[in-house]
Amino acid sequence: MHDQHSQTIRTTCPYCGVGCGVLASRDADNTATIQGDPEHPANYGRLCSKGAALGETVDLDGRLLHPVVHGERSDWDTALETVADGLRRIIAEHGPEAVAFYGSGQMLTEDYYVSNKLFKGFIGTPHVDTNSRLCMASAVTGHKRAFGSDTLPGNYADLEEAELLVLAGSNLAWCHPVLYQRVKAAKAENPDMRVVVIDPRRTDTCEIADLHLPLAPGTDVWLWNGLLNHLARDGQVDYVFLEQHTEGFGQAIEMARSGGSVPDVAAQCDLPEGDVVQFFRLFTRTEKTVSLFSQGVNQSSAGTDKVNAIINCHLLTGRIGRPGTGPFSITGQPNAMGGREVGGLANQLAAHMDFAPEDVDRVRRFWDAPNLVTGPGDKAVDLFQAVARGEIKAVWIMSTNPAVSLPDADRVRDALRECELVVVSEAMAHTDTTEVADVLLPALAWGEKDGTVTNSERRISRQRPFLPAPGETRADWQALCAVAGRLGFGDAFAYSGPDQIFDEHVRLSAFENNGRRDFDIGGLAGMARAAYDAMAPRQWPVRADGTDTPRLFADGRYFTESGRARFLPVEPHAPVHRPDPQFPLVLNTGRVRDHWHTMTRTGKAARLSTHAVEPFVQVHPEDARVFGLEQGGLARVGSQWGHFLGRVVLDDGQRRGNVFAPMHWSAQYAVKGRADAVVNPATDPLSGEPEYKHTPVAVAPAHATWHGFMLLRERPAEHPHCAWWAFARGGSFVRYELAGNDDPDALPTVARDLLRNGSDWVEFEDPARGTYRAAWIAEGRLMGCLFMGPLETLPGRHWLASLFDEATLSSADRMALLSGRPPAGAPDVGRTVCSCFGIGENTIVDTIAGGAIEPAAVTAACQAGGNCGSCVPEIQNLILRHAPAANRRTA
Ligand SMILES: Nc1nc2c(c(=O)[nH]1)N[C@H]1C(S)=C(S)[C@@H](COP(=O)(O)OP(=O)(O)OC[C@H]3O[C@@H](n4cnc5c(=O)[nH]c(N)nc54)[C@H](O)[C@@H]3O)O[C@H]1N2
Ligand SMILES: Nc1nc2c(c(=O)[nH]1)N[C@H]1C(S)=C(S)[C@@H](COP(=O)(O)OP(=O)(O)OC[C@H]3O[C@@H](n4cnc5c(=O)[nH]c(N)nc54)[C@H](O)[C@@H]3O)O[C@H]1N2
Ligand code: SF4
Ligand SMILES: [Mo]
Repeated sequence: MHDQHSQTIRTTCPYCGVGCGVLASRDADNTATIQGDPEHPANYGRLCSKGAALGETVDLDGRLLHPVVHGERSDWDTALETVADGLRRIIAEHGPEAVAFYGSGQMLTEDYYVSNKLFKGFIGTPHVDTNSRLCMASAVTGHKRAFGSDTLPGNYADLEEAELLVLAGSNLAWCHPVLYQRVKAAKAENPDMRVVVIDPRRTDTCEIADLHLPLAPGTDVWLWNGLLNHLARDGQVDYVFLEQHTEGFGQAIEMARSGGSVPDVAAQCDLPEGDVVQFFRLFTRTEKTVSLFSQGVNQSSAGTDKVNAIINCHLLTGRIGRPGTGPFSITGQPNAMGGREVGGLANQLAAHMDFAPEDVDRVRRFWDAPNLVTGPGDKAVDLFQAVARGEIKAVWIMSTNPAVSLPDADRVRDALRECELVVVSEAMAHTDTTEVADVLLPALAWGEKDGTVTNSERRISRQRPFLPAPGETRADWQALCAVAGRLGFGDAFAYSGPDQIFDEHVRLSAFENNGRRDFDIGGLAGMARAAYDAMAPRQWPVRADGTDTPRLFADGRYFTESGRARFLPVEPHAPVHRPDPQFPLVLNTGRVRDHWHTMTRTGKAARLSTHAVEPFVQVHPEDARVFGLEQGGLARVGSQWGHFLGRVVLDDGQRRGNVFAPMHWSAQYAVKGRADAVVNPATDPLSGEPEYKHTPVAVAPAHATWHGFMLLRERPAEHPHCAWWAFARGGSFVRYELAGNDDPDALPTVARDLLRNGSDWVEFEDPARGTYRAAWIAEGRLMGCLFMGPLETLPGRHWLASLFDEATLSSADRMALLSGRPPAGAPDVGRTVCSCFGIGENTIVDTIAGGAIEPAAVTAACQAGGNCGSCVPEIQNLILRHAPAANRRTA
């Protein structure tokens, strides 16, 4: 092992769809040094908290390093034969439609291409869907309806150039942080720029909002139809564009008019009339307008209609295909866009072709695939319901964790348990989905795998390996090709590397294209391995002339039959399931700043595990009063489909009647923390995307006789056995938040059971208060501590946590230990706000008290907010709460 350690590799972040360039190198201890790539056009050197912490997630702890068959360690030969044999048998007995593949926008394009080709082309099943269904399907369907193709017209620079940026159902500050930073910087440069946020809750993204419209959930179509109506009436119509480049305006405006005028719209959306007027006026008068939308739009039973309602307004004003304008669908996953390119959805074929007979014929000839399917298969939610009904008997799941992330997740988990053959290709050994699998295939993870991804602005970037393949892990495409070979399709899957797969993908995109399909990267054909390895980011289409395309539709030509963009008449409707007396509140779900999806990777990083440490439910203080919920208490959130337990967080940024919960916690990280156990399985009838943002629920205090927490230097072999726990990693310790239903008198017994090491502990018990506290010190070092009792008796965790960093406990700290509070004079930094520098809330509040009344001044004084900037909105909030009134600047 020579200087491989120090070699810096250009690669791409594996998290969100911004697609930031990363400079990575391997350190001697197998950790990684990570920096933003100053030359990558997505981020120009910036990284957010998740990207910056990538180095902490590449260790081998918890990795799946060898194949597993029926719970036993196995080898590749046996595992592959088990898969091939199972598929052969099920296909022979029940036909290919009894087999399904469920993939992910986190697969590389090459892996994705091979899976689609194998299942749709050779095995011959149409049931090939992916988690993009949960994420981008409504945008795809909306794009196709309007443009005749799944095309994102613009690019990131448009967001900076816009003078009005509408963020619809997007929490950009947390979910696309680097793009948010770019927008924020652009706004600081251009005082005329305005930002409107359309979101039922007040998020950190509202930090840059000139106007926040906290509309009633699910009412977006009313709002955008109202805007269309207003634009038409106000004469803000680009008549030339309308006449020459669009069709269908008449019906669309007729529908929009039936929604009534501003007061009707305001009433439907439950917004102040003045705010609606202000939004309409801003939109009317601002030529350079971009409307960026994300899951508040897509994840709805009206998702596709919401998308088209937005696009309609851009078509009427001709604000598309020009700098600083356009509807902008931001993608979630690193390769959500690449997945669509290869046809990773059950209702597409490949290379942006559908199931039109000529497309089927073309792909069949190109692949020489006799079994090619001729029509669409089941979409994700239906697919797992077909598994539950026993119609689908074998499913291969790759790079996604459906037992956690699909709606009605308990049913999904049960269905997988009952399914004859569940194959899971995974990087991690223990996920909720691997627990119910028959065969586990160990996959290369980020830093090891090799291929391409496409970001939100159609930019294809390389993910390059800088770490060796650990254990028996293999690339996902290799596992797929190996099974293809065993099924007798070896010739069509004889790739020597990802470069060959990419080249075939490139050639298919250009095959008999002649400008008819938007996705054409023919200009990249014929790259040898070295050129593929060196490939700089490219923005598609890259047609035969070899040039990138930063913008589409500049010529006013669309991919519809007529060449015109289509207006769609969209009829507003309420969400499928509506609150009733039994389930009176609406559950909205989404993301937190520092965690990624089901936490298999971000959960490894201490830095990312401090901002949100346990499942929670955000509730408006007034609703909390009505439903008897207390800040910091545990709540049971229940729906017709299931329930989860989470900590109550009061937040007046919530709408009355709405609660919010994160989607991240799995059974690996908490007992009953899966929000998707509660989420309803209703979907958009056109896109099949689930209505994740709207489930009627009841929220009630969860019964607990005691609360507690435990900090341990070493992770125990098993999680504790008590009614409720949530697990998080700290720097040199692990943390459990706990609650139980046991008799408080029995706490010492419960505690000893939790500790499984009763004798070494110093204990303190106060039966009168129902508290129990213990600590374990070995060779002067704190090894663990446990605090149990009523909620109000529990001390903060931060000072105790800091003691794990001490080589030996001072006698003052040792004396103070069981009080849980620092000895007089010692600082308690408080809850972590800035995860990049590990700066706590108390430190920031002290800085504010010392006169720092601007975020920049706080950063100057204590570093907080000085790296990725994601915590600046929170710092701003702390300033509002804590700055001496006389100094405070009004926001
Ligand atoms: N930190 C972090 N970043 C991520 C991810 C992550 O797991 N963690 N995941 C990535 C992925 S795959 C995705 S898809 C993106 C998602 O990125 P976003 O879509 O920005 O994130 P969400 O939190 O899912 O939802 C966005 C907002 O929609 C709002 N909303 C709910 N209902 C409605 C409604 O009816 N109308 C409107 N207008 N808004 C509504 C919610 O309150 C929420 O604030 O994030 C990506 N980035
Ligand atoms: N309630 C609610 N639920 C939601 C959403 C919501 O807003 N609310 N959002 C939905 C959306 S938009 C999305 S995108 C989904 C995301 O949901 P999932 O895709 O289920 O979540 P991840 O945790 O990203 O799952 C990726 C899995 O792949 C594994 N993995 C990582 N790298 C590799 C690799 O190279 N190869 C293989 N084979 N495996 C790998 C990881 O360990 C992890 O288990 O969740 C959806 N679910
Ligand atoms: S913004 Fe997205 S792509 Fe960029 S570093 Fe953060 S998570 Fe990675
Ligand atoms: Mo997503």
